[in-house]
Amino acid sequence: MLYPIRNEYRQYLDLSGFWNFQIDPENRGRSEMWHSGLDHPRPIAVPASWNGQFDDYRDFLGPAWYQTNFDLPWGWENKQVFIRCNSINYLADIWLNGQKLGNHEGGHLPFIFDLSEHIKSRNNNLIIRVDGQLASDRVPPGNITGSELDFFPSHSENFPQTQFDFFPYCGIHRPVILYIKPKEAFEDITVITGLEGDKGLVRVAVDPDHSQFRATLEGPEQTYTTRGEGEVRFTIPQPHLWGPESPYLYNLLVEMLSGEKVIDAYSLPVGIRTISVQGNQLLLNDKPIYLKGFGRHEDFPVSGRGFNPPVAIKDFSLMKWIGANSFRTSHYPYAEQVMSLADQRGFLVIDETPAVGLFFNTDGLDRRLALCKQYLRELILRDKNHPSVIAWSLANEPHSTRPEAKSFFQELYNLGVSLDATRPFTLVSCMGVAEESFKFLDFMCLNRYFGWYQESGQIERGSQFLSAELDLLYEKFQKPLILTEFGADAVPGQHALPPEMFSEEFQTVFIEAYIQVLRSKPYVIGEHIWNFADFKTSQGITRMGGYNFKGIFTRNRRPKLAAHRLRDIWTKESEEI
Ligand code: BDP
Repeated sequence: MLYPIRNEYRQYLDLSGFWNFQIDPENRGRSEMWHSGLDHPRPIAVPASWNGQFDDYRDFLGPAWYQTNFDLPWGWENKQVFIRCNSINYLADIWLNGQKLGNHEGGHLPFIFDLSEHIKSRNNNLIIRVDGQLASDRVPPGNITGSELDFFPSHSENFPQTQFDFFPYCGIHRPVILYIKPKEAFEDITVITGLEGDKGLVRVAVDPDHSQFRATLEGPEQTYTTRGEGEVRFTIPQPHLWGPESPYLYNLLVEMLSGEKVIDAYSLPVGIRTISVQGNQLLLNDKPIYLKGFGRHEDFPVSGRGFNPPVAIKDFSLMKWIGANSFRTSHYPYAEQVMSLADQRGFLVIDETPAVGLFFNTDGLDRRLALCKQYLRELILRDKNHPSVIAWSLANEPHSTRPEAKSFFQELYNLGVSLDATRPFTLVSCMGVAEESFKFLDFMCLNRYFGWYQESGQIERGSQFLSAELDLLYEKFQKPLILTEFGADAVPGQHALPPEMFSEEFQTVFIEAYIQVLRSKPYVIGEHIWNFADFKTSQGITRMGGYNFKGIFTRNRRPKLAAHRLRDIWTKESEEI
């Protein structure tokens, strides 16, 4: 899926700004034809969650209606015009000039509609109905009652009642973009890179696959050009490989040809790299690599889960400062701009679908599987050309207590491999040896909190539990493992000697102890701390002020004590902790 760009053949208009907004708590909007106009709207910023912008709507999850007007830009007459919504959480229904364009389910992946039939040159009326309510038949699920609550009773009393540990922010979370492209145009481009001895290989395939095209790959010393139909290949002697130390990006220009005439063009950055799991190791460019980094969230005061460019830049600077080389897009796909920053700054990303809190009661299971398949397809289509993406994560902490879980993930895995055979697949588990899907997944990801939720306050005992469990897991599955979550809440400014739970000292010592265990296991290929920064959650007795305080940085991105210790560990690269 190609992101809209501007060049001689393509153009876009970003509709970010102030829109009109009206909540619809009684769900009257459809019958009262709000898709033609809103009668008492208030202004709202797009993109951003509505919950952070309005105190009176903090806990309101929908439905709500957005409206904006636009004129057709100069030169767009008689063109096919598309709308691309990059992220609307969770259900979106869209109308233009009173006519329904379509709808989309799923909060974090882009979707496109053709507007051409209904567009006018002046005063187009765009309306989007957004519903972010929590329901057991949505993914991620919420408002679950009955036996499934036994699994995580701590969430059952939370308000809003999520089945996951982050605030269920709603709204238009990423830019809404109008764009045009030529009548005959590239629908998609797939770039796959490889290595053969000391040569770099770059394969470029286009859709439609009968297109005649020219591809130009521009490097630091040389530019390579070739032409073909559907697919071309480059062999690059002594390539500048992409990696955390030197995230070199070539520029690829792909031009569609009609005879000798160029009729469409698209350019994108290309990082030449390979990624694979071999034995106990993760290999980047055929060399073992150890992941150091975080599980994160898209979360900031006021903007909520909305795309916030300065915060994205700041977060990458802090991750570089602390010596991280990797992160996971827990627990949903992040903004495409964030993925591009990861390419530019050399971060290795485990790219996760929004399947958090899955459960496997047969009731509704087919629908959950269909949604997970849709999300996986949309995610791979969106992110396949990012060198930073080194693995796909099918889910976070599925409640895999029933045998149905294994076949569920086997189906997802098979679909994933059919869409992208170049990257490993994993899922992030809290089930330990009971996670039967580890049998077919490429590597294991585990979340553990011994010394916090269990064995509370006892770090040494907690790390002994961790050590024993890791060995059991390896013994059973014989696959390498990343500890994708470990950590402790530290309330900023809370101190204790000797260390005590919720103090900055406890968090620091906890993390040191876990890292020591991890570094003693040859099959451990990475450590991701939970979390990069403090983040907003539902209210509940384990979440003081409605926050998870496991951040190494505060929600305002100030370092806690552990940040300085981690920087020592991660930048000194010594085996000694
Ligand atoms: C794990 C979840 C994560 C939570 C974390 C915690 O994957 O979303 O925030 O625990 O409890 O179970 O802090």
